[in-house]
Parts: sequence; C-alpha cells; structure tokens
Amino acid sequence: MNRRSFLATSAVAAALPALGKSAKRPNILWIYCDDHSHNAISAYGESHITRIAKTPNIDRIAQKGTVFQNSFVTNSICGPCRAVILTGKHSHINGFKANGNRFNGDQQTFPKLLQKAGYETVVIGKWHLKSEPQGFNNWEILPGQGHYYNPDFITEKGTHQETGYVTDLITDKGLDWIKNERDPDKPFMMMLQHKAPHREWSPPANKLSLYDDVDFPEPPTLFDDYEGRGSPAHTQDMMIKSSMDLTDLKLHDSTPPNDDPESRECKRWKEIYMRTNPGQRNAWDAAYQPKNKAFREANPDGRDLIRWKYQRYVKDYMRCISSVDDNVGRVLDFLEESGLAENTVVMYSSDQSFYLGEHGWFDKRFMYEESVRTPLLGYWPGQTPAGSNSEAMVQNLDMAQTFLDIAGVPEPGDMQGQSLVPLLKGESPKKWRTSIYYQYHQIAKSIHHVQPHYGVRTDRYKLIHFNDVDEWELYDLEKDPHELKSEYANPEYAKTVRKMKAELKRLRREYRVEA
Ligand code: SGN
Ligand code: CA
Repeated sequence: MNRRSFLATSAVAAALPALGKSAKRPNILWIYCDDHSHNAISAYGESHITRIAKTPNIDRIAQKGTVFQNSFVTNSICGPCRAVILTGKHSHINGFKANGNRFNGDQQTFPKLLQKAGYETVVIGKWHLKSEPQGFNNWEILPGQGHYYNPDFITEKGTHQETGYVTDLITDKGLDWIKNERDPDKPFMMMLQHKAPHREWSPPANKLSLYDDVDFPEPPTLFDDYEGRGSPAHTQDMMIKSSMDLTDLKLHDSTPPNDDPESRECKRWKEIYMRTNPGQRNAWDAAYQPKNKAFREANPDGRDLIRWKYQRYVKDYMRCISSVDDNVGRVLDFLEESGLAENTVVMYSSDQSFYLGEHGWFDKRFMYEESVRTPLLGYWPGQTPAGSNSEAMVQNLDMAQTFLDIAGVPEPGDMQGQSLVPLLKGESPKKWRTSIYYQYHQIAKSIHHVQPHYGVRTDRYKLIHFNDVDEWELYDLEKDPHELKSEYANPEYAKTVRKMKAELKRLRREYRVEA
C-alpha cells in the first residue's frame, strides 16, 4: 500500500489522536543480518576471527550503546527466528516451526501494532516467510534465500531483477526510502534485513582478495571428534571436512562443477555463477583462479585439506561481513549527516549466530553455544549509556515488546518476551529471567541432519533433550565452556540434572509447550 492510500485507512484514523505526540517518538532502525556470528563482530571482543578481521562500523553502534553479552535465540534457524521477532511468541505458538513453513501473516505482529499507532513501517531485504508481508507501509523483499549477484526483489507489483550486489542494494533501498519516501511528520520503523553472509558466502567484486595475505587462527575445536557427547553431534552433516561442496569452496571456476546438469552442485552453480554479469565474472575469475591453481598444485590432504577449507570458508564469510559492515557505516553516516541520528534507535542483530569452524562445523541449529546465541547491540539516543554492556539473558523473543515499548505502545497481553528498554537505559532490573527455553523443531532428515531437541540454559548449566532419539546432555559451562563433555550421566551432577529438569518443566508450562 502506498502512503497516500494508507492515510485513508481507518487504522490511521484511529491513531490520529496520538499524532500530536508522534513527532517526538523515536524512529526505529532494525538492521538484521543473516547467520552473523557474534564471534565475527569485534565489539564482542577477541575471537579467532576478530583477531584478524574487524567490524569498525558495527562497533560504532556498540560505542554509542549497549552490547548484549548474553543474547540467545529460541530456535536457531532462519524463518522461525524471523517469525519470533515479528510476533514476540515462541515457534510453537506463532506456528512457524521450521524453514519452509508458511507464516500466518493474519496474526498479530509488532509492525501491525506500530502502524496502527501512527508509525510508518518498512521491511527491505531477506524475509523468508513465504507469505507476503503484512503490517508494512512499504516492503521490498528477496525471494526465499535471495541471490547475491544481480538479485531479484519482490514488491506488491511482482518480481524484478536489479543490477549490483545484494548488500549494497538493500542499503540503497533503505536509504532511498528514508530520504525520498517517508512522511517526515511520522516516526518510522525500518527492518533492513541482509542476506549476506548466508551460505555460499559470495563476496562482492571489490572484496574478493581481502584477507588473501593473512591466515585466520583456527578455533581450538576445529578437529573435534565429538567424544563425550551423544549421537546427534556425531550424525550431523555440517562439517567443514565433509559437508561443503565445490560451490561453497569456490573451486568450480567458470565451468560447471560436473557433467550432470540436474545434479545439486550444477544447479547451485548455475543459480549463483550464471547470475553474474561479465564484470563480476571477470573479477571472480581473476581472484579465485590463481588461488585455486595454487591449491591444486599443493594438493593438500587430511588435516591440511580441512585447514585449507577452513581458511577459504572464513575468508569468504568475512569478505561478505566486511561489505555488511561498510553498508552499516553508510547508514550510520547518513543518519548523522541528516540529523535523524538524534532521534533514531538503532539495533543490530542476526537471525542467529553461526559456526565458524568451532567443532569443525559451519551452519547453526544446535543448542550449543555458537548457535544458541545471536549478536544484539544497539542504542537509544539520549537514553543508552555509551560503550556499555548488558549481562542479562535476553532473547529474540523480547524484540517485539521492546519496539512497542520504545514507541510508547502498550504491549498486548499475549506476547512471551520482556521489553529490553530498562536494559537499553542501563538499568539492572531486579526481576529478570534466569533461564532461557530453546526448541529446534526440524526433523533430522532435513538439511544438515541435526536431531530435533529442546532444552534450558541458565548462566552456568545447559540441559538438552534430543527428543526423537531420547538422549539427554548436560553441560557445565563454567568448567567446560566449549561443551566437550556431557555430565548427564555423571553422579556428581545428579542434583543439577534434577534441578534443570524441574526448570525445563516450569518453562515448558510457562511458554505453553505442555500443560
Ligand atoms: C540452505 C543452505 C543450508 C542452510 C539452509 C538454512 N544450503 O538450504 O546450508 O542451513 O539454507 O539457512 S545452500 O546450499 O542452499 O546454501 S537459513 O539461514 O535460511 O536458515
Ligand atoms: Ca540464517
């Protein structure tokens, strides 16, 4: 719906009495990345990744605001996380449990509530919920996972292709809307949602040689053998060693990876490579061909081959992140230059974190630390203490209520999170959650073969139940931060297991998973 026709709706008519106040209500900018590990943001401190690659622009958000050091998801997979953000409800309540589901857009969402209260609402970029966005004055989304090069975009009018690199284009569109389309008399809420750095981690033409002259340190668990854990860690299919294909590793050059045009690899190759224009393709070949030649000549095997794959993977991943970071910088610069920065809340997050070689893995899904977490940082100008940290356990479940609270819109009674506004203001509320509930619903047959599971995490312990295979794991995060040994069967932890099971039961009741 365009702005003019929107003005005529009864929703706005109902919100009119509030408009006098609206000029002062802050704008909200939600920059939401895909698969961006907290270990790949320098504001989160030193990791095997940030020792080499920094994110200076995302760090600007941290310098002006708060880094949530204990930020978690409820279900570490894309579509479900997005549905949780929109609804403030766990997957089993909002109905979107697994990628490939169709989001019921008729249900209550925070953008709808903000729109009713007089906000202009916009979503641009990755959406991945199948149904069309509802509750937005303006939307322009990628189909499904989207494309890196010369991507398609969907609007109310249909699908069209644009020339360029997806992260730049999403940012251009966001800035263009703020500059030329918004109603300056109304506050706005914009969701700017990047596709990068999703698998297959394809960088923009100007970043293809970044990090060529350095090696990233390896995480201590790169050669994990999964001893000490149950069967799910052994049966997954997300290993750098064996689960990556030629497309992921950019080893296919400009010729198809094999002779079978119907093979998955050929189809993927075509999707990605054949979308590039001659300029992009030449840049790609000029960058990868000499590196691939050197790889073939060296012909590494065993651990050396895993090491080579790890370097290729994290370098491409961080090349994508570098472009996300540049684009965050463009947005922050614009807000500052235009004066909008003074009254715009900026939050940065990702649908979920990601394995960057920890446990020998890429991807997410597991309730283990690298993927149950997600980065979250942000500021409310004039309210958030600059350069601060929050240690409180927060979840993506909290964002809907947070945005409503920032806008001064009463929260409906049925959302399941907590507003983060007190934390954004630097307060330490006495009453705050001391545990989080997690549930990954996809079946083990789906891509990457992770067993479905649910569990509870406190500041020290994590209890996981892999329900289909009926296996339990308990981790003592203080003693074993890398989660290498389950203590579930250790008699010394029997009391802890009992307590954690009771807490899990309490949470499953509270969140209405079970009666
Ligand atoms: C694709 C990827 C997977 C990834 C899922 C979900 N394969 O299927 O590696 O786990 O998306 O990602 S790919 O060969 O198509 O890249 S999510 O971010 O949408 O949850
Ligand atoms: Ca994702």
